[in-house]
Order: sequence, then C-alpha cells, then structure tokens
Amino acid sequence: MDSNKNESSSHNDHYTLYPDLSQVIKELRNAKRVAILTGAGISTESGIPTFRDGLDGFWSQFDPLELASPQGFAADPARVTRWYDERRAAIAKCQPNPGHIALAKLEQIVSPNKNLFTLVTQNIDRLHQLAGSKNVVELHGSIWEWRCTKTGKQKEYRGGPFEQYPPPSDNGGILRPSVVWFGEPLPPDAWRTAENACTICDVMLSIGTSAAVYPAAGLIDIAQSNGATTIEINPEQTQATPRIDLQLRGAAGVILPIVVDHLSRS
Ligand code: BV8
Repeated sequence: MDSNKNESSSHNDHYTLYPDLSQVIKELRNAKRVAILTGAGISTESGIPTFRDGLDGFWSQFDPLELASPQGFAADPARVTRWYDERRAAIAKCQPNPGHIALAKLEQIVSPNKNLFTLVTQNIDRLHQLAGSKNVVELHGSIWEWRCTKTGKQKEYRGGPFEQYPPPSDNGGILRPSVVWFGEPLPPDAWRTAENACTICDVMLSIGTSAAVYPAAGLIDIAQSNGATTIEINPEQTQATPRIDLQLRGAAGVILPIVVDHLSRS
C-alpha cells in the first residue's frame, strides 16, 4: 500500500478511535476564541507525576494539606520547602512532551499573535512556555519562583538545590515557593484573565485535569454557561465528564498531535 493510502487509512483510524474527533475538528475550525485548561495530566508524559493518579500521584504519598497549605508550611517550613525543592530539581530534568508542543502549534493555527487563544494552566512546571506557548495564565503559580515570607520579594531560582531548609532570604526572612496552596487565594490578575477568557470563548478544551480543584475546575462551567462547546482530553473520566460536550479519551501527548495534524490539513 503506498504511503498516501497508508496515511489516509491511519487518518480514518483516528475517526474510529475517537468518535468525537470530527466534531472537535469542526468546532475548532469555526472557533474565533479558544480557551484551554490544563492540569498535571499534560505533564505526565514529560515524567512529572500527577496528584491523584493511582499510586504515582503525589497525594497518594503525602497529605496535600500537610505539604501544600499555609498551615503545613507554618508547622514545618523545612519539610515543605525541601519537598518543593526536590520537585523543582525533578522538574528541571523534564522537557515538554508532544502534548505541550501540539498546544503551542494550536495557538499559532487558531490565532497567531492575536491572543484569541488563552492557555490557562494549573501546573507550576512552566513546560507550556518552554514548548513555545505564548498566552499562558498560571492559576497556581510557578515552582521556579520563590518569595521572601517577610517582604514578599520574589525571584526566579533555576539553580541547584538550596543549601539549607527553609532557605534563608537575603534579608533575614525565609523563602517559600510562589505557588498557590490550599486555602490560599489565586493571583487576582490570573483568575480575572482566565475567567474572562472562558466567558467569551467559543470552544474550551479541558486537558489532563481531574477537575477536582476549585475555583480552576469551575472554569469549565463558566465556559459552558456562556455557550461554549466543551471538550475533554483525558484517558479517564473526571468529575467534569458528565458536564462536558465532547470527549477524546486518551493521552494528551497522543491525541493533541492528531488534532493539530487534522486541523492543519485543509
Ligand atoms: C481557594 C499548587 C479560597 C501547589 C495546588 C475545604 C477546605 C479548604 C479549601 C477547600 C475546601 N473545599 C474546597 C476548597 C477549595 C480548594 C479545593 O478545591 N480543594 C479540593 C481538593 C476540594 N481550593 C483551594 O484551596 C484554592 N484556593 O479556594 O481559596 C480563598 C479565597 C479568598 C481568600 C482566601 C482563600 C487553591 C487551590 C490550589 C491548590 N494548589 N497546587 C502544588 O502544585 O503543590 S492544587 C493541585 O491540584 C495542582 O495545582 C493541580 O493542578 C491541581 C488539580 O489537579 P490536576 O492538575 O487535575 O491533577 P490530578 O492529578 O488531580 O489529575 C490529573 C488528571 O490527568 C487525571 O484526570 C488523569 O486521568 C489525567 N491524565 C493522566 N495522564 C494523562 C492525563 N491526561 C491527559 N494525558 C495524559 N497522558
């Protein structure tokens, strides 16, 4: 079979594998504004464990309220900052995967330099930006930014592990990661931008999130109640699945390149 036949058969396979694919392509083709919500699942294929997935999820080994909360930090700042610094060192070895790269391409297809494409992420690894995504909104901060608990002065730490825990700031305080812990408010500007993007979008894709954490997961309902078509890309059902219009069941690193490939064809 020549390569064209091969290609078209694999193309047709996609439609069999993912029954909602043709509708998803149609929606994206007609969309003027697109909003994306990503969670830990899109970084799984880069080697970063998720939070709630089976045994490898973070929260299966640690109690989030102990490690990802102001109370946990106040009780044991050394333990919490060591845990985040170990995650930072692990993430430093990770690269964007085909899912991140496909989203950067999708942004260029949908709205080159017109920011009609907003990528809202709950992730703190910055792999979207490394993959080339431009219009990224970080709802839960970044593991690369640490701030002094006394002055709030924040800066990026890309070097090796801190020498002591909690790491001292340069004016007598201690450093904490600039991530949003449970019980802490989201950065107001980030939330406003995300809420607005999901209010005015025609299509919203929820990718690699269990939709368990609020207010982030509520963005799906905001999009839906404002008339957007909602699409979920996830190997499993999530808390949002019953509310979502279209499903592409599988890994983001496999499905997103297929979506971009179909979109790129006339
Ligand atoms: C707030 C940053 C108010 C740090 C995170 C009771 C008490 C206190 C609070 C609450 C409460 N009830 C509700 C709340 C609110 C709380 C909340 O939602 N709790 C949940 C657990 C019920 N929310 C908050 O506290 C938020 N703040 O409400 O403040 C306020 C207002 C004003 C003034 C003061 C206070 C703050 C929430 C942010 C918490 N920080 N992380 C860190 O990273 O350590 S949360 C953490 O969970 C991450 O950010 C993560 O992104 C987020 C969501 O998890 P997911 O990304 O969805 O990851 P998960 O593992 O769950 O799922 C992965 C998915 O991927 C799975 O579905 C899997 O199937 C899929 N997958 C796997 N492989 C792939 C894949 N998908 C695609 N491809 C693959 N290959």
